[in-house]
Amino acid sequence: MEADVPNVQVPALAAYLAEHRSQAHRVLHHIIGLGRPFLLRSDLTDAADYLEADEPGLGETPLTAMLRRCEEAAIDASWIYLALRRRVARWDYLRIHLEAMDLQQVSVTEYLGFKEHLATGGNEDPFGLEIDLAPFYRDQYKLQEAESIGRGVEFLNRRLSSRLFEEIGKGDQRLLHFLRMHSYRGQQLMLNASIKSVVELRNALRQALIPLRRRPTHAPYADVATELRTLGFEPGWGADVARIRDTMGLLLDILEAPSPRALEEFLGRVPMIFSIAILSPHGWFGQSNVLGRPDTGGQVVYILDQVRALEREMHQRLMEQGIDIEPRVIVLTRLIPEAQGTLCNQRLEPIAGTRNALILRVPFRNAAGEELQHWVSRFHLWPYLERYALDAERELLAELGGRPDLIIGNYSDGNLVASLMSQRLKVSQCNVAHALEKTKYLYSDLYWRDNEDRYHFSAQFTADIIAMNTADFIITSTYQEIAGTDDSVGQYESYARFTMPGLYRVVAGVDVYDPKFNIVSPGANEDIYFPYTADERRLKHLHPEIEELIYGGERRGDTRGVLARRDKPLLFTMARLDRIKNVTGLVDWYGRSPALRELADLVVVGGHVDAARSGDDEEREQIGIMHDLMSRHGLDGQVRWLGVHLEKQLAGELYRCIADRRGAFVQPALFEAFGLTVIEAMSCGLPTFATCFGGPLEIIEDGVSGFHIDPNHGDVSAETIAEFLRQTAADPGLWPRCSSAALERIESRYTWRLYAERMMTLARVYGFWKYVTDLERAETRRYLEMLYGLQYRPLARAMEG
Ligand code: UDP
Ligand code: LCN
Repeated sequence: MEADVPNVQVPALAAYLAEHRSQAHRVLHHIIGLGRPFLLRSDLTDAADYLEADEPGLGETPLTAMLRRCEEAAIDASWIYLALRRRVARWDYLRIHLEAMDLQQVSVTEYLGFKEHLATGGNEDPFGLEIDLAPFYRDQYKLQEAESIGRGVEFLNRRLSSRLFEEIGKGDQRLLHFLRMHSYRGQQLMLNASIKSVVELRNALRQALIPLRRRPTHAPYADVATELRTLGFEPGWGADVARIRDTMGLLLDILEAPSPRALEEFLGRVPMIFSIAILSPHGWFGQSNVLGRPDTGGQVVYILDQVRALEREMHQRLMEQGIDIEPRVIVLTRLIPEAQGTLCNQRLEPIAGTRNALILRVPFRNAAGEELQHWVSRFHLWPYLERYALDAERELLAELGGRPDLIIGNYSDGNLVASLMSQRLKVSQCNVAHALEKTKYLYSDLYWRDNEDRYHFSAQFTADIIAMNTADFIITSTYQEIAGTDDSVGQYESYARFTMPGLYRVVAGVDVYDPKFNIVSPGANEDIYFPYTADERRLKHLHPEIEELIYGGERRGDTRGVLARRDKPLLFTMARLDRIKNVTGLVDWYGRSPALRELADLVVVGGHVDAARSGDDEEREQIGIMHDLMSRHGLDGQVRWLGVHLEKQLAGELYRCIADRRGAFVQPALFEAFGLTVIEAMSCGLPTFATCFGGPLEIIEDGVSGFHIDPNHGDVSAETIAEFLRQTAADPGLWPRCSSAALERIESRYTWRLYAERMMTLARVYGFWKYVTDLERAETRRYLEMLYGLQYRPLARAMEG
């Protein structure tokens, strides 16, 4: 796939190896001496640093410089194979013969084959399945520049509009057909059949504009409806004369000389989206008492806020276009009969803060058709999804009285169900990943068998590949979620090539240069996460409860530690107690740092203090570690650990109360796909220290709107926080400056209003291009169907036993 990209490094490196054999030997033998068949980027960088310390200059030879850019090395007695990531999403595979110092470029197939050879101890399968979507890629639909990744819709508009309109000039009817296909419940919208060609359309627009210009701008659509209909125009152009004129003017401009911007604006007005189905099958999905339960975190918060924002935006756009229809949004999730005091056993639940959006719950059924009573972890639900897709589809159609206009999937399971449903219903599919598992677990692909019973990554990664490729467009919260950074691989990028020995090898799974990727970042609910300075809005009635949470005694087995020093600022963290969230890491750094312990106390909201209350293996493990650390470092007077799940209002006010005390929020995750708590804290004006791995790297500008911390270097991170606290004590202006910068950052980038506007435009534009071009191809769909039928299905079925 990358063969067209010339690799400039190879000849220079080959020359170096030939000329400096003994030096190269020393470098490579040091690496072999580490004694491991697979080395990661951090191992290679450490090795280069070690060599540099040993002999200055050795760390920066062409060989070591190249090793620093390798994501992985695979080594046997004769060869070292290297995966070189030259820059964002551009990879080369090389091998060096350890005696001959001979350097060769190898194909991705050979590279992955070598890994399989090592991982299976020589038992690799020479005829194993190789998944390759590259033959379906088409260059004209690919971005060229890494900087453009995540702005797919802009690219499509630029690339396709001039071509389409050239063809229209030659009599092409596609635009006309597109404008004629809109209707709602039997009511024709936009154009009726009396306009038969683009020439007629142009004439009709000109004709319509003459009387429209004479009318008062605020005259309602009803005043001109009859006149417009006789010319061929149906409702949908605008609610009043001004808007109708504007929309018609836009279309005339486009027909004259299309600009991508005008096209986007025009399509943004076409009434195409009346109802949306959002899929989030797995977790406890509800509006209260669910956060903090296993598998139920930011995704639920995200979707509920998304629903409110989308409904508002849909409503506004329809009103502006003069269409008096109530938009519908339905979140499809699982009905869990044993609901443990939540509403997850209720079929329908109206979503608060919306006009008529609903949660619609449909149970999982087993092969015998019986409803599953209990929650099923996201790692074990694969056998139920196909039946769920059919049941959910039936209930959705009944509830809406027809098909939705857009299906949005969430996470691996929701995206797979979205794929099945949108293929069947012929509706546009949008995916949101949130946080996929592949990059969270080391060697989740290569050594998949070791964890198969616990995680079932075989089914999950197969589902991911299928869903990524069936989606019409994919929304990500950050750039690096797609393509990583100079130094780290993106979540999606990691699906481009990988191997699961004994299952299959992927040589082209997804292409991050595909224009289906768009960055649309979420926000934090502004009614809940508002600045601590907004005195009149503060929830003062919650202050006694917050006081008790922070400074109260140990209660009912759900807290540990009592804070004694009321004069100290507070550091605050709140997360599910998953290993990846690294809350235990933070407690450990804090415990080890006398400076930090002297400067501030730490408040932790997460998990349960009593392990017996937890129903999740990983969480119980983390609870054990928390207790160990509290005891080992003697933290009971300085760390307040609350094993409670805070309702949003309380959480919002808590962030602000921490800000009142000139504290800070800390998000120490080993990796965080986005990090809603980070934007929540910042929206409250709380200075934030957050992991440099994942979303926060992009959300925060280090040293300006917050700080990055490296979870792998806890001592340095502890010192970064300590230094900030020292400086704020010395310079009273520093804390407010940091707080304001955080607020500005959020305002400019992370709001649900911006999100909804963008999302609604994307849905229309992708719908348009799908209709008028050959973006969707039958051969890709057929290949994916085979993958589903022959690979995914047997894996899922085998799990059911
Ligand atoms: N949350 C909450 N109360 C709690 C714990 C968490 O309201 O007791 C919310 C938190 O405010 C955030 C979400 O749960 O909105 C967690 O999202 P995030 O993106 O930080 O992490 P995730 O859990 O999705 O990995
Ligand atoms: C899941 C996660 O782990 C977080 O990083 C995100 O913020 C959340 O979903 C919402 O997308």
